[in-house]
Amino acid sequence: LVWGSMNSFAMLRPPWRARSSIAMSRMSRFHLSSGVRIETDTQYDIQFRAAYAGTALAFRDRLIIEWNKTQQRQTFADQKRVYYLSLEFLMGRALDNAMLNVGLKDVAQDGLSELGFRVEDVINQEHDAALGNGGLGRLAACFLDSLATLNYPAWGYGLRYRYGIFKQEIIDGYQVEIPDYWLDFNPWEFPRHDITVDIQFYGHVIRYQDEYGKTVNSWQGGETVQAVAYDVPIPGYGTKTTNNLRLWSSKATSGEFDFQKFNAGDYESAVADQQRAETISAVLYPNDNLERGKELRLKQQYFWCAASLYDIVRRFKKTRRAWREFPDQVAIQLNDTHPTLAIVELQRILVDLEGLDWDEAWHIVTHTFGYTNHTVLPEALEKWSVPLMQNLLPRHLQIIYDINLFFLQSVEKRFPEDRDMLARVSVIEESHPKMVRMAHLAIIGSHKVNGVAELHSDLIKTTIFKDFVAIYGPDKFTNVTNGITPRRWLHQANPRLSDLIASKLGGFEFLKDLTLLDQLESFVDDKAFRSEWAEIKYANKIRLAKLIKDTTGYSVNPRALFDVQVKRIHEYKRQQLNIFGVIHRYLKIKSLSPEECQKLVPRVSIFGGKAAPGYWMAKTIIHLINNVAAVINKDADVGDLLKVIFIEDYNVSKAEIICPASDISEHISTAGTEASGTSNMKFVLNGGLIIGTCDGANIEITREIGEQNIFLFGTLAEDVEEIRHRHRYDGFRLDENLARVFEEIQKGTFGDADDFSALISSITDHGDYYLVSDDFHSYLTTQELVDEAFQDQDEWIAKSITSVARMGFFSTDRVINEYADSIWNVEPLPEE
Ligand code: Z57
Repeated sequence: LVWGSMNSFAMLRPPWRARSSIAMSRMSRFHLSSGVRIETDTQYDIQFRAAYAGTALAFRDRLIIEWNKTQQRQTFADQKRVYYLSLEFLMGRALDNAMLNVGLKDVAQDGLSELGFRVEDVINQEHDAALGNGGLGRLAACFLDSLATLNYPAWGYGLRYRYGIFKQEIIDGYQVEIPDYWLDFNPWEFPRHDITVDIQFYGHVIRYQDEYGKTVNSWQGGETVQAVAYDVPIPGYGTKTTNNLRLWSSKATSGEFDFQKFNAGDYESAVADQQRAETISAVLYPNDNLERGKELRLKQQYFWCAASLYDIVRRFKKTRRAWREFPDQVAIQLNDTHPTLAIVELQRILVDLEGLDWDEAWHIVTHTFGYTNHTVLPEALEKWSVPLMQNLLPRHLQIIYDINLFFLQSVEKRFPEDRDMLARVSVIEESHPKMVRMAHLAIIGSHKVNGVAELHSDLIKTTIFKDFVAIYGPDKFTNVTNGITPRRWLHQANPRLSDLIASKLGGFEFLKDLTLLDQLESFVDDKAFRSEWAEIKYANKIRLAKLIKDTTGYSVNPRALFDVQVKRIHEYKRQQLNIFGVIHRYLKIKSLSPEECQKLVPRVSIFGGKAAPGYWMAKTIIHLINNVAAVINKDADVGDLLKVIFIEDYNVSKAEIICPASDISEHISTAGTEASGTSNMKFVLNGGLIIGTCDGANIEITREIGEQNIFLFGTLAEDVEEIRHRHRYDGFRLDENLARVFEEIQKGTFGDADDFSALISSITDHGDYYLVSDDFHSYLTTQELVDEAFQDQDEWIAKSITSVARMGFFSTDRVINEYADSIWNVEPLPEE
């Protein structure tokens, strides 16, 4: 690293010595208590920001070189590329990742410490790139890491939101959303003002015969918005491959239209047009597992699909190959149905603009796309109203109708007796207004459809996509169980554990082949190893306890059992089950004598996660957690036996501190609702145990690590429907322990009972759709088993080590190789 080239370091006057963060916080406390102005601290801030900028720019310089070489190599090799289309890339911070992937963190550390900085403090300056909601967006980010690490020629395509997922503050127990304006200083993106695409909206279609008698459809009029490319380098770990993530930003076209207005003196309206254009990429929709059918969201989807396809097609055209070779050069993976318009757009490009026959074009399209489904929740399945689409994308709607017509004709031929089948599988739902079912379109336009865990892939085949299995046969539907990148989620988040593992396995090879972790099993009985393992977990808990202290003011005992549930707040994920369980525990503690309390295992219940701003029930759950925390944490009878913590603004960089610090984490969705879950993998890979339901990837985690190493409870997916039916028609019996918890809430122990009446009645009066009451008893019993097991620390550590040793399957490296072999048919392109 050429430190001398870093302009930003010129701001640091040698022999400047920056204060450590501990000194800093002592300083600010001093200033606050003495009332002295904190101007001097602002000086330190500037120093830290400069250190961050300098370090980031130094690493960026290295990345640029390999990035250019990689792109040249991929162009020259002229082999098939993968394009991963995702509306979300939840990247988190880039600097630490870049340092570790490039392998020069030590050098940076030394350089920084010479200047008086701790590398962690510098890393912590960076704003998270939070262009995602939760699991789906983080999966896309882990995929990019593995694609580069495995040397696949691959691009990510997404939107460059000006505002990422909102920042969450908790004020008086309520969630408050703060805009996440993150682009002030982002050294990781490169504006490509030379790469722009004009995107059309609205207008109308003109149909005519050309001079050869061929029908031509021409989409005319409407308005155009310009897409500008911003490129982000994606370094692989221990490889020179540096792939590209291309994010599109919207701006007004500099067309005559605007100038006319300017010239006509209509300044305000010209500015309004400009703002409307920029609005397209302004904000990430903050819903996870929910679609609300807003026009701006559809505009985002088309804007991004059209720009990406234009780019992909342009790159293909440079090869001067015949169109039929397109699927040999291009694989496009649809991350959920959000990019389904790309199917329609490619068909439009081929038929309307390139003049291919419909069938030839459709053959190309269907051999290019793969579709990944991430949910079976009905409220998350995308549907767009036909009138909305007619207005915004008139030609696309016609193409959708044609795709549907040909599809239904073929279905009718094969299932002549089954009229209902046609209505069920149609892309158009015959409702008022009519709706376009995006999942149906995605299935019809793709050659492979996959779910993200075995149970989930089975469920989609037997429920929501059952008819399509009958139509296409079972081979079109497949499973690729999710994973996580061990680089960020072990090596970066838990460097001490990574080092310890490396010391036993003879190096860091396991970070590239996670199945090597299995060698750890031979050390399970090694006393010294066990105690080092336990010591690292303890240190990680202290690190989390500090975060908790700094952000909530609560002190927690790091010797207590840390029980963590961090994920988006959603009724199906059942944070309510957890907090009701906490209340039950509290009531029990209150009923015991001090002697009896001695025998209890002290526990810290840690929650974190954002509620979608319009999701009232989720916000109520957050409110309840915070109110329960306020009561329990100040109850002198309870002391260290139970603490409840809500960590505000859960995000990727907080997850990196939280995941290594759990003893147990909760993955307790109603069976059949969580497609996979990926944080379950992050916790186990860091030596935490799990309490969970037989849902999503929990099932495969159990298969890998052994059922003696996991705490499973609750209803099975196959029984859920029948139980719901019973609730509706045979009446509903509330669990008695849960009834006791509700009484306590209704007494006002945790604040105004009215605030929580809807939450309670959703269970007692509205069918308990998520089976909270049905599972409450087995949840409590299983939590008792957790307490019991935690008392035998030796055995607990053995479970922890064994589990980590058996987690090799859950690397996204395995996942990406499966996609490459069974869906994309692409080969790695390592440098010579
Ligand atoms: C999202 O985060 C997921 C699915 C969706 O349909 C949407 Br929209 C957002 C999640 C699933 O809920 C998780 O179970 C899964 O692990 C993750 O996607 C990645 O597949």
